[in-house]
Amino acid sequence: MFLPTIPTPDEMIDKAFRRAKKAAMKVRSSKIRGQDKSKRIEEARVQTACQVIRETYENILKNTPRVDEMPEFYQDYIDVVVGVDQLKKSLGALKWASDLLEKLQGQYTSRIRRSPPEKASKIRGEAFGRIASVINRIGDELEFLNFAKLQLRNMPTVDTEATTAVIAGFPNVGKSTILRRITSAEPEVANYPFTTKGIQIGHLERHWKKYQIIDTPGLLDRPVMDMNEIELQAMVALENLADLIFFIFDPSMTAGYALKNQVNLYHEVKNLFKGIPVFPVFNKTDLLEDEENVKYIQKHINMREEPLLVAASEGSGVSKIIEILEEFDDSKKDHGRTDV
Ligand SMILES: Nc1nc2c(ncn2[C@@H]2O[C@H](COP(=O)(O)OP(=O)(O)OP(=O)(O)O)[C@@H](O)[C@H]2O)c(=O)[nH]1
Ligand SMILES: [Mg+2]
Repeated sequence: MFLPTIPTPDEMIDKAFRRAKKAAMKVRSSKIRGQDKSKRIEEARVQTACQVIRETYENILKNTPRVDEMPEFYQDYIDVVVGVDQLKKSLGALKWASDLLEKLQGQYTSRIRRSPPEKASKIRGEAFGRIASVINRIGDELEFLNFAKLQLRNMPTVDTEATTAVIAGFPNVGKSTILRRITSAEPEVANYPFTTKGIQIGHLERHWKKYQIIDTPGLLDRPVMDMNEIELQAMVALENLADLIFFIFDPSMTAGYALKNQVNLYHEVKNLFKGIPVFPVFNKTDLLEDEENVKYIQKHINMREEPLLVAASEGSGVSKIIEILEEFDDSKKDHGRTDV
């Protein structure tokens, strides 16, 4: 998500007062004559300073996408990454400052107009003090908005219409390798856990139908309360976008997770995302000497169908994943489900 640049309080005050000075110089060098000239100069300074800040803040507000109007996935994503309430509160502070500056602008310019010329500069000084203090009052909110801007810079762009499969499983089991095999995405693959930091999205087109595959950071089987931000992003993707889930098992256990733990996580995912079909995929089968481990898992997840055996790094079995995706899409259509 793109958020506009947010100036710090010092930058904002600097800019406003600099522009005010320029405006004053313009009046000074103008043809205006007489006693009122000094008043006109100070009035221009107050007017310009307030105007510059208000325009900056109004522009930020105008150019910030409205969270309420976004698809649920984005709302949840923003909530997990920065917090929607905090974001709204900080944007509210900009509005507050802008409205207050409008008032101050009116009050102080009319005071200057009504004052004797020799008092004008003092009133302007007072106005500048008030302006600076308004900006400083929202310093925390400005800082937060900058933080949010950085955090949301890489927010993924998702297709909320396409049939979407999410790839889930423990770290290092080969999720990104699978994504790379079935789509044009180039996710990072490495032989250590937690390589994938945020969600990664790949696209696939088959028979003129569009599919979206989302690779998630490795999910660990621990309570949602204890999850870190990256794990929560994976949850948000699963919850909002997944039409189906491919759960990747590593029966070779080279990823470092015992079969029992993998089975537990599978059950956990199934329970958390009730209603979303979960397809088990057995990866790294090139490293297996026999099918013992696959059988163990099958038994403990009550699986009667033929296991989907894959060796993603070699590409074998991967086409079956795509078949499931296509079959799923057809069955979805048969059931008239168009509401996802
Ligand atoms: N032998 C073998 N190695 C594989 C296979 N699939 C993936 N790997 C290797 O396993 C390691 C982890 O693969 P990734 O695709 O990065 O795993 P991941 O699940 O995305 O890992 P995180 O992003 O850390 O959660 C890499 O070294 C891969 O080359 C496979 O089918 N067979
Ligand atoms: Mg990965």
